[in-house]
Amino acid sequence: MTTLDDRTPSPVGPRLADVSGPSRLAEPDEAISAEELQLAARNHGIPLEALRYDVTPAGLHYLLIHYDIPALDPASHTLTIGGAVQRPVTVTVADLRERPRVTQQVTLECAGNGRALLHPRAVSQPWLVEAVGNAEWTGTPLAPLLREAGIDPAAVDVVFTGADHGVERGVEQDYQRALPVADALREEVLLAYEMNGAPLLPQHGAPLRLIVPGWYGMAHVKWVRSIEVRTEPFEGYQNAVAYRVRRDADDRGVPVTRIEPRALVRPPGFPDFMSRRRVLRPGPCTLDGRAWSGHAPVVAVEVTTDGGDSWTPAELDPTDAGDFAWRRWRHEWVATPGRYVLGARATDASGRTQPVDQPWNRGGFANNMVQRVEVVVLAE
Ligand SMILES: Nc1nc2c(c(=O)[nH]1)N[C@H]1C(S)=C(S)[C@@H](COP(=O)(O)O)O[C@H]1N2
Ligand SMILES: [Mo]
Repeated sequence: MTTLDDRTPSPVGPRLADVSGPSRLAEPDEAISAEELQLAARNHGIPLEALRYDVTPAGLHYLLIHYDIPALDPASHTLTIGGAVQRPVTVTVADLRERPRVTQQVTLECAGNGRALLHPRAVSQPWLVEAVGNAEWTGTPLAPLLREAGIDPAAVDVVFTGADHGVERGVEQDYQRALPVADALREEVLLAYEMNGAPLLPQHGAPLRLIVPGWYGMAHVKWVRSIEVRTEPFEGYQNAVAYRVRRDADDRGVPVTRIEPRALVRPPGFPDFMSRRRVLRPGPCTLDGRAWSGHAPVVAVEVTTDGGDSWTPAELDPTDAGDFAWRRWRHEWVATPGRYVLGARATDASGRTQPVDQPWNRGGFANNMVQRVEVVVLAE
């Protein structure tokens, strides 16, 4: 790993690299800083009312961009497949468009979703619960390309490199993520060139990105320009340092991989401008939302109106858009005047479910704590 320490001259001047651990923790009463706000303004979430769409319109899908959106020309952009393969190859996007074409709905969620709700919070992109979207991705399956290139039997990791470049905690890097070979060869992994039936937008990885159904967002490398097969485990920053679930800064931690189950409530009624608290008139009200898991299909959703003290089963929509797409749920509620805290809890076929209390870890990853939607039901 290259740190700014061992490079001269350095683009930002000498600086001590801290590659030992995750971002710092906020003090107990420390407010969101201008730096966190800057990140939040660049990387927007899904407006929760957009949970109404089966397929999230591209402009309403959340965004997470570590550095800058790179300037790439779709006509001349190339992808090289190399490293421990018998037949390295360089292809254009046009070449990939001539290969078998697959379209599938995939729910993407940022591994940091829920981070800003943790106490204490890791100082980073301050997501609440809105770092999610469900798009229709079109591309060509990766596995046949890798097999044609001839993977070395001793291969362990496949490294995907984006065309974006930056510095993170003192480490200058291209955005790079590795997948274990077996995961890279899963048939549903795509090299995608379209989102919702249109060429990828710049912010979503144009002209080419990886889609790894079921995994948190960091694995879905955007602006991908090279794929390298390795016979040694990849120790790059985003795998070895950044995306790990740790108890404390000294813990090496375990890699963040698949999406933990989560259900979100589409906030009912209308919002208060500042607090986003919901205001409702009394009477029957259909609560609905979406539920997903990257481990196994969602088999149950329950709803609470008292902040998680009691739970009622919700109805799962019969429409099934595939194993990697979110599922709609609904529940008929009769709203009577008063104050409520709504939430929903998904359980998947592997038995995983959502906690009401925070699942704390040092980097604030995979926090699938139940959402809290504050509602005031008016007298009439
Ligand atoms: N090259 C590159 N790929 C990337 C990222 C990035 O910063 N650079 N961000 C990752 C993260 S952390 C997430 S959550 C998803 C977000 O994808 P989206 O912006 O299309 O929703 O892209 C992933 N792929
Ligand atoms: Mo992310």
